[in-house]
Amino acid sequence: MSAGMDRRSFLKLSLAATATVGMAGEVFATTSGQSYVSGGPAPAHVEPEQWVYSTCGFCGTGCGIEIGVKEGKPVAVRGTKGYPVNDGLLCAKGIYQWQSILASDRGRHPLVRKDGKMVQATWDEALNTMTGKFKDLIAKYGPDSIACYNTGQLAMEEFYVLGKLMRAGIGTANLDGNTRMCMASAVVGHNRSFGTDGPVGAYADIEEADVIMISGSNMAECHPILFGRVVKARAAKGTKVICIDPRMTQVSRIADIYLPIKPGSDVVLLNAMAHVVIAQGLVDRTYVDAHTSGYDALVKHLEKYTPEYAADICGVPAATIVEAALMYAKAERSLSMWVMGINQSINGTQANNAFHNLNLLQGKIGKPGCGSFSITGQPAAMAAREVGGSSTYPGYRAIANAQHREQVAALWGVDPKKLPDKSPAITEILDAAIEGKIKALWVICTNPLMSLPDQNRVRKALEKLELLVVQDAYETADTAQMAHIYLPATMWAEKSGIMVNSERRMNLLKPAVKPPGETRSDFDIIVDVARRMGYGELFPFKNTAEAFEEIKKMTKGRPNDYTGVTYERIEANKGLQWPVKDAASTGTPRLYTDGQFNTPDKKAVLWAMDPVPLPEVPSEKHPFMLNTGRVQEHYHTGTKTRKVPQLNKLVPTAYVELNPRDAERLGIEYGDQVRLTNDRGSITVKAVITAMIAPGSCFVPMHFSEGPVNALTVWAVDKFSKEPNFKQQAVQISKA
Ligand SMILES: Nc1nc2c(c(=O)[nH]1)N[C@H]1C(S)=C(S)[C@@H](COP(=O)(O)OP(=O)(O)OC[C@H]3O[C@@H](n4cnc5c(=O)[nH]c(N)nc54)[C@H](O)[C@@H]3O)O[C@H]1N2
Ligand SMILES: Nc1nc2c(c(=O)[nH]1)N[C@H]1C(S)=C(S)[C@@H](COP(=O)(O)OP(=O)(O)OC[C@H]3O[C@@H](n4cnc5c(=O)[nH]c(N)nc54)[C@H](O)[C@@H]3O)O[C@H]1N2
Ligand code: SF4
Ligand SMILES: [Mo]
Repeated sequence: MSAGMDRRSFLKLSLAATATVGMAGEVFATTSGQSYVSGGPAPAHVEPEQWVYSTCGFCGTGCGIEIGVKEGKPVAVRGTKGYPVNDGLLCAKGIYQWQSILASDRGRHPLVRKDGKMVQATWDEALNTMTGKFKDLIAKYGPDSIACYNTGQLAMEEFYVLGKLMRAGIGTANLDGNTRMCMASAVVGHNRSFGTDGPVGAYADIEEADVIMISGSNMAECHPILFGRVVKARAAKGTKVICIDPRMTQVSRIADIYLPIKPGSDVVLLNAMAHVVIAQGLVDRTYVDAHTSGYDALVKHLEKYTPEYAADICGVPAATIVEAALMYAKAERSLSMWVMGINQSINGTQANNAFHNLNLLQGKIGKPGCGSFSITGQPAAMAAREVGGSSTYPGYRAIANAQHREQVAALWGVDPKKLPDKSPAITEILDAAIEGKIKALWVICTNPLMSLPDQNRVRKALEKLELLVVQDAYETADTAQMAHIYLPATMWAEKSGIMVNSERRMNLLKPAVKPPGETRSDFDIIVDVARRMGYGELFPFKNTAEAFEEIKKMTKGRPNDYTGVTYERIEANKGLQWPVKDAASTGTPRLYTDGQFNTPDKKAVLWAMDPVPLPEVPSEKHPFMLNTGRVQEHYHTGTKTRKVPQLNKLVPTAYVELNPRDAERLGIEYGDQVRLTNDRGSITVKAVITAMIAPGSCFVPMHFSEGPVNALTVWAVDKFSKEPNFKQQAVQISKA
């Protein structure tokens, strides 16, 4: 990043330049200055021999893509024309993603640590070493000595076989996913308000809404195609936008009302908005009486949440809170959308419930242009939730529900007593590893050394393990470098399976290109491990399509019923939104359209809630509030996007955003190296000075191992969802 140049102007220029040099795709600049690129012929002067139908491997938007292939290699990606999510458009990450497949550090062979060094091994040697150790540990310490930590980026069928292996095979409770870092608060929020998990609405609600309230979501950078739809709706029909975020973003720039609230004060703000709705007589009593429970208690509880009371806590004027509440409530169709600024909080679950409260009070659930829309992060995080990839059993069955476990055991043909009734979070799993209770950890498609809070604590836990197996696409991934056994996995364009996006749309992955070396798909590796462990009879599948047939049986009659889904029907319909109850169904855009929820009395629950205090606030010693998150050009721990030259050139290294006032006071100039410190760790990164961040706050993206922000983040979780509080911690800042 060149000093003095705004990254966004730089991004715009560079994308335009790349587009004219590299591809014939159009570049659109939206009113916000946000750029995104349409699909076009291949860059790199190579014409593909064919285009293969697929799904973007990055974010929960779930864009339809086509992979351009020549001689078995990817040479381009373009957006699928007519695909309901993105209609041919892609963001910068999407368009360049084929290059991450070709990176030179793709693992090609299994590696096993010998005398401290990783050496090439055969699959037999690597998997026999792994399963031999698993069997020894089970014999000595029981199945709970084995843990697995996975992801939201596998295919549905892979999550399914993994869950079945860990629970019905090995019988360990210790299975969790990085979805705990991400969607756990949304999942528990859905469960508490509606009875089961599952986002309610459809992206088409963006075009249908009169008002869209975007909270704790940097949609312009993290779900750019959805943001493009918001921007277009706004231009076409004057859709109003409310933005709730302590940090200015491209979303706040287009907002009609921007609420730069104090970090972590969302529950108070949303309670106050609900207070206004009640006080101004904007409640839909007919809907509330027929379809919800808890109304009287909520009304009483919200008495104290006046706009004036909230103004003090949230740091925004009472009049602005009233204005936002009325804009939202007086509109016929209003939609709430949110992501990690809400979920990754010690109050994350309650904040989710507060959105549901607000919408339920007005009967704005299951109607076009209305409702609660929790946007997902990863391309298949939904699939993990739906088929038992981590903290559920397949078909949205609950781990703690004995009846559900019996149903699953019957379908699998195993003893229900074998199925664990607990599902510890990864933070609990790692603390148990530090205590020596967990001896082996199998990490699949996630990079916890970089992405979990408190990196030093995580490193300590990983070092304590007798066996760390890392199954990753790249052998250089941070966590892979600590492994005893490394298993090379194929990537999304090299395998088949189903992904599910934020609007419950199931879409297909097809093996478009040849995987490198001896890599194997996660599906094949997991099933092979299962067979070597002696659970082969539970895994009679030759391929993912056969596993999907079993998954369908697990979901029949459940909220996420896939009975009418086949790979062919998914492609023919350009995705299918579950439930798809029979072969005639073309999917279900919205849930709860009849006001019947999945609770025992069929009513949604209104929750009366008070937030708990933040785990950490700035002090004299650590005077800055540290916020963490993402930039458009990079993905998570950077293992994929930092290998794409066009993206890495735009944002090449770790940085911290500082307000000009703070920078001046500390004698820091744009581009200086600065040190961020607290009691957990310290990082040195470049200073980017921008008024987008409030005085007293700072923001560091999570993508850079040379400035790993999780060295500083706090080990504190929401008590309902166990999701970490990634967005607020205290640090000291000085010139390095
Ligand atoms: N480019 C890119 N896109 C991605 C990803 C990526 O890594 N890179 N990852 C994908 C994944 S897995 C996810 S989960 C999503 C994440 O998507 P987002 O959640 O949109 O992204 P973040 O940058 O984590 O944080 C969102 C916003 O929350 C705000 N925030 C911080 N604290 C608070 C608070 O107390 N209250 C409120 N209301 N807001 C707050 C931050 O200032 C930030 O603007 O993105 C997905 N898309
Ligand atoms: N401070 C802070 N920390 C955060 C967040 C934050 O906002 N702030 N956000 C959290 C959130 S929402 C998320 S989702 C997590 C994400 O955190 P991670 O899951 O750790 O991030 P990724 O970089 O996506 O890790 C995926 C790994 O899988 C590998 N991989 C890619 N494709 C495949 C494949 O097909 N198979 C296999 N086996 N491996 C593959 C990649 O090389 C990479 O090493 O980070 C969390 N951590
Ligand atoms: S918005 Fe998300 S799904 Fe769409 S192209 Fe970009 S990264 Fe891929
Ligand atoms: Mo995420």
